[in-house]
Amino acid sequence: MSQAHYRTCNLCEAMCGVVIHTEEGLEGEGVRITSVKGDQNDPFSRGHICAKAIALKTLQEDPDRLRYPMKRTTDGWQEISWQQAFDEVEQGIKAVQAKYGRHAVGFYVGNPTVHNLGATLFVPPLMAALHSKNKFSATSVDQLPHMLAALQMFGHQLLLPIPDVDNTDFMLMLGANPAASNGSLMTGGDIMGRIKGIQQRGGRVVVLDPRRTETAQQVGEHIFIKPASDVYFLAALLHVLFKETTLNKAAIEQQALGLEMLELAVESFSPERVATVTGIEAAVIRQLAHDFAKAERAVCYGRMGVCTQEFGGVSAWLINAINVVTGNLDKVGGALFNHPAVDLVGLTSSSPALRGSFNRYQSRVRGLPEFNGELPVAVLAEEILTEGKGQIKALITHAGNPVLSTPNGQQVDQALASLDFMVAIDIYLNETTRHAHIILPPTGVLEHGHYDLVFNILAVRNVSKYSPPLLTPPDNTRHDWQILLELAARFNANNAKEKWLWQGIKRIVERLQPEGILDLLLQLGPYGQLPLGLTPVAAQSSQLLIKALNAFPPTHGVARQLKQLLTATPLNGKAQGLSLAKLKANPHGLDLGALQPSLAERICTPDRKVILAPHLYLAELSRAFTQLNAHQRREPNQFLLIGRRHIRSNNSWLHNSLPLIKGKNRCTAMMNQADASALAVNEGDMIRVKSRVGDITLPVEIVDDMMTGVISIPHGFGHHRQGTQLSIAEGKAGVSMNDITDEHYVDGISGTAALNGLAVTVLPMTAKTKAKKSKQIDVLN
Ligand SMILES: Nc1nc2c(c(=O)[nH]1)N[C@H]1C(S)=C(S)[C@@H](COP(=O)(O)OP(=O)(O)OC[C@H]3O[C@@H](n4cnc5c(=O)[nH]c(N)nc54)[C@H](O)[C@@H]3O)O[C@H]1N2
Ligand SMILES: Nc1nc2c(c(=O)[nH]1)N[C@H]1C(S)=C(S)[C@@H](COP(=O)(O)OP(=O)(O)OC[C@H]3O[C@@H](n4cnc5c(=O)[nH]c(N)nc54)[C@H](O)[C@@H]3O)O[C@H]1N2
Ligand code: SF4
Ligand SMILES: [Mo]
Repeated sequence: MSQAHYRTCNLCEAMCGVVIHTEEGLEGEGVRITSVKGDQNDPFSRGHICAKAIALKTLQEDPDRLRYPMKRTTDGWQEISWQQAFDEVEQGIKAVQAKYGRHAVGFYVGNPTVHNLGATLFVPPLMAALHSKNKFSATSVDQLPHMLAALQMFGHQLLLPIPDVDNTDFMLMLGANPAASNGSLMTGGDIMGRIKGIQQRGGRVVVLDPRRTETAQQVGEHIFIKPASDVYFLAALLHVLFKETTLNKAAIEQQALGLEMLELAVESFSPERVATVTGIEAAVIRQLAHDFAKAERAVCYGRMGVCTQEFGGVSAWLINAINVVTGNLDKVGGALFNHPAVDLVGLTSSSPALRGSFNRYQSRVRGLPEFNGELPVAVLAEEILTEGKGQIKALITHAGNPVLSTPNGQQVDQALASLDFMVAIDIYLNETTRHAHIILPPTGVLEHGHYDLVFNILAVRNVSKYSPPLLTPPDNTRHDWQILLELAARFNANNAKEKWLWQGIKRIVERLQPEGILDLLLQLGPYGQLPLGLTPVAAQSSQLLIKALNAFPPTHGVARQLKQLLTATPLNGKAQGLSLAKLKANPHGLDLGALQPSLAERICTPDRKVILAPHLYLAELSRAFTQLNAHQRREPNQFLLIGRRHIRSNNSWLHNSLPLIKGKNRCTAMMNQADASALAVNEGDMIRVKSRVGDITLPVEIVDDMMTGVISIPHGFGHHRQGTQLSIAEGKAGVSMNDITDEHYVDGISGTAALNGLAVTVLPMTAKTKAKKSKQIDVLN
């Protein structure tokens, strides 16, 4: 008999509601998934899903997915018991710590971590247990500049302004392609439907992108902008806003400090001055500024393409500044802060340490700054390869594939191969995890419960939904959270007393499970049980956690802060008795209302005002000014490289799903006809794309949609490496864009990888170069 299960798809940020039908299989076969469809009754996504949702089934059924611990031996990979795996991991890591010190153990956390309830909760304790400066995550190849801007301007790294797409009249979008990505730092079911709604209401959408993307093709107006020049465009827009429009200065100064300083900072950036560098006529910039200022409700929104570039840090700041000076920050139809059911901002806002940190220390080799206890992943390889005190000798990865996802992937590949010891907590044997000595694979997503702790902070409406486990995991498997907790307990225990203590803590947490903690967080949140008081179960969970925390000395900062959270007064909001039980009784999820202005209560800066002109940005903007004329194209084979996402991919890890990868090769280099003609290459011809760090060879795809001098290549391919177990992906290997991105090309403020706007040289593969290249490959083999 067919059974329907309702849940949230966790593959991207959009949080679509899905209905998964299962049937009892034949004897011994277990339960079969028969379909994955959009859930019409999910109040957030209203039936919308994308092609990737099928991966919820294919991932579950993928014979290549690992289920039991694996050890790399001279005879290949061997399955071992969990006991042996945990013992060997503990010994391996502790041996490196004993020999080389704490910082010799690195930790890299990948993107799927935050799409997983248990991992979101239990990666931080494992990170803390390692006491190493060498912590990295996908944040520094992604949204770090936006988080830094939030910390600098609003006082909390998670106070991220979300475009109020459902109510705006004018959306100015830079460096985002929601038609492929389904929206980022803008979580919304059917995000393209919502964006099209702006136009249907008579509003405007303007997309600035070096490629006329699927988004730009479907909605609004498109303007080409030269890669990595957004800083100039944004500064010029502000320049016009200050000089030529009437700003409501009194209102701005009610909300923000530093208006005059901001005005001074953009003084030199006239539209005429930036026209060449951006490729946008001065009149167009000027008109956009006037139109934006005139719009009743407008929002400037920028994402990946804008923040992962050389001036990504300043650009993230300028985007917020534009929203502030036009009166659109914290306004319906502008950029708003949301108020999620698990309010991680509210829960942590009283603790400076939990609000975020920047540049408290620097990386050993290159001196790049720390952010939130992490270093930019652009330094990972050099920290492994450069000898000396503090060199990384062992690495743990959780749900990450830095070989394909971080700059100069070849160097990362080499670096991982040189480690004394490596552990990967991952579901696949892939380009990164093949270097591990031990792989600890967790259960699949349908085998555990799910709640989006992170993406609800980024959602365009306040919603709340819990997905219960749908399938029973096979015997003798472990969830991510169990693996992480086990390791945290072991790494925290360095003597008999600590061991005893951590065994106790582990038992308590095992009793609570992620669901128990979630229940507590929901009840403590703005829609929670309070002031009715916690339910008896949650009250008991709270007591248990306090008991566990009491075991720490009073000087232990994190324990003290957590205890504070548990005894915190209820957060303001509409008490609605929200609890896990209530979510279970509403399997399609609950709508908790539209975003509302709330900055006055939520802002965490000392004066409770927005800081409009933080010092670190002013200096960086001056540096940008000095480089106004730097990027002049001199030869037809010089290009600026940008990235590209496809609706049927997800970073590096969904290429092993046949329904998603089949069809035309997507790993191509897009350029326009004029550029192709100048190079004398035709559709499908192979070209070599070269940067300082390496080169890749791939076919050309000639499209009308590229700006002249720009080449676009997707990331996440390059599945040809020896020793992986990705039978389908290997058949569509492609090449890795990150084999040519440059680890030294980073955002000048934060060290975030500048994955977009890199200068590359393109060489057509003539018969002669092809022969030379294949000879080189022979030599390598
Ligand atoms: N299908 C799919 N969905 C995904 C993902 C995926 O891999 N596949 N990944 C998920 C993740 S982890 C994230 S972070 C989000 C990202 O979501 P988005 O930020 O929407 O990411 P992209 O689709 O990469 O869009 C970036 C755009 O920036 C443009 N661009 C490049 N350089 C520049 C520049 O210098 N200036 C300007 N103005 N534009 C530039 C590119 O052409 C591209 O259109 O997507 C998420 N969703
Ligand atoms: N050139 C270029 N590079 C980019 C980008 C770009 O636009 N251009 N985008 C960047 C962005 S936005 C991001 S977020 C990063 C992503 O960078 P990463 O997170 O390092 O890479 P992913 O490809 O997402 O790899 C995810 C890994 O998690 C594993 N995994 C999947 N689900 C689970 C799970 O439930 N548990 C565990 N333990 N493991 C799991 C997968 O097998 C895979 O190994 O890539 C970045 N790299
Ligand atoms: S857009 Fe696609 S991948 Fe993203 S949550 Fe929805 S169904 Fe899943
Ligand atoms: Mo990302």
